[in-house]
Amino acid sequence: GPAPESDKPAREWLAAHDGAFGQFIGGRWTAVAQDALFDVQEPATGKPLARVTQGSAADVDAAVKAARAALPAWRDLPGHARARHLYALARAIQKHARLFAVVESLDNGKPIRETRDLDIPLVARHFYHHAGWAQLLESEFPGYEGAGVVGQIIPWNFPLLMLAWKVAPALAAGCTIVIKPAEFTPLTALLFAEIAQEAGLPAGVLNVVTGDGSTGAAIVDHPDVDKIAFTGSTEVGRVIRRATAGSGKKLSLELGGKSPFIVFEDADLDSVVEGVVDAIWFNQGQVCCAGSRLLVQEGIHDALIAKLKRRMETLRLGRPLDKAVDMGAIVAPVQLERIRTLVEAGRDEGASMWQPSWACPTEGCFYPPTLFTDVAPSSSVAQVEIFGPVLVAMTFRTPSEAVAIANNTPYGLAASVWTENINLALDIAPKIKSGVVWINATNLFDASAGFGGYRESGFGREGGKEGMYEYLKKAKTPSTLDARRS
Ligand code: TXE
Repeated sequence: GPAPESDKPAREWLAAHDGAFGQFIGGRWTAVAQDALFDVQEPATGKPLARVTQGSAADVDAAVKAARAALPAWRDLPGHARARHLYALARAIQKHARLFAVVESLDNGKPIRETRDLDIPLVARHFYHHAGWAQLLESEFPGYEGAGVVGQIIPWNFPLLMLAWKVAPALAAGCTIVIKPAEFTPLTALLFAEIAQEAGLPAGVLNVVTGDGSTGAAIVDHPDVDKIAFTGSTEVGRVIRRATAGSGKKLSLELGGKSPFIVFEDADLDSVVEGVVDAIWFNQGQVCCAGSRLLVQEGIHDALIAKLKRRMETLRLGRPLDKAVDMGAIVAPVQLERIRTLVEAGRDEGASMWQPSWACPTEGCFYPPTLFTDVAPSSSVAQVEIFGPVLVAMTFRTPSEAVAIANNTPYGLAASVWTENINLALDIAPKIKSGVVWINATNLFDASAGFGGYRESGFGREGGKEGMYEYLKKAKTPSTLDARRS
């Protein structure tokens, strides 16, 4: 096969920082406090990659102050001037695409093919798209202005892409930002801060504070933050909702899912199989909208499962920088353990588990693609978000039964429907309670389409015009606006 992607530029970037990072606040790195550092590991090897700072409440306060200080000038720039900054960021992402892709693959464990061909191009696309909204702000959102200083807390499954989903609309709307990447995967956010600075983003507009959940909680609780945007677990989403209740802070939550992948008997099974691969084995299944529940119409169940097992035998799993792999590593040992525990529970409940015959590496955080059949819709594997490469298959007889099973979880993030009968697809789609329903497709994302959930999958939308409202508020009165602008 081809030589693996070189990690040299990434290692050089880390070495330039002596492998240890302070916080990025007010356009500068804070001094590295040796006693506040924690290790960031490479999931594929378990080896330390770098050390970053556990953010304190004082770090968060300094970042919020920097964001507050930068707010008036940034908010009052004409939209077209903010657009120039967003275009510059998009170009900077493209210029450093390879470096971003490698750092992301090392830090998260996902295959370089994905970071190179999906994550990083989607990030650039997101900034280009939102440059447009910056220009259109005055004409498309009359009477609105930026929400102010925003606190953004993001997960580890798409570290840079989730940063882009949050940072691009906030910048377009005229907000200034304190963002906290997940503790497992802080590196591309730090690289982004540095590159944004080089690309001319004014100091204090974007501040990055690293740390764990307690650092996130300090952002949520900070009285001078006007809006919180969170993507992560439903449990933490609930905590944040309680913490912000009555505070006057705007809030958007993008939480978990257990999305149905519904296959009718007239579907094209070859496309279905490739769709399933994309739905549940893309990013090792660590995708909030992963098609983790396969609902198959009875008559084609055995044929589809047989085809799927053959395809699973051909999936290639290995080191993320190997350009030929389909699946990389699970992000961290704690997540691997979580997957193992949930799979064990599924076996205990009587479902049949199947894995391909090839050997999964025992060093590093790897877990093989896994298929459960004979699954009861009420069992834990059918209900709990596993957030790993584990697919559970169930059968249905009629379209209405498919809808009932599809809606039988507390979540409502995404769904996909596979059939050659467009009338059937269009009849089913609106009956499924989820933010997005894909037809004969899955995991399609575009910066122009609002993404988000219902029920325990959260609220608020990211992307497109809908997503802009999350970062806007009604301007007070025309007269105060005029006074400020003059
Ligand atoms: O998530 P957390 P974890 C789900 C998925 C996964 C499970 C656990 O099922 O197995 O959650 O993952 C920050 N106040 N998803 O534990 O803790 C934290 O530091 C403020 C689905 O990693 O929710 C990180 O930056 N912030 C999800 C971010 O929240 C807090 C993606 C997410 O971590 C905090 C990730 C607190 N009290 C996990 N506690 C998706 N929707 O895609 C933690 N954080």
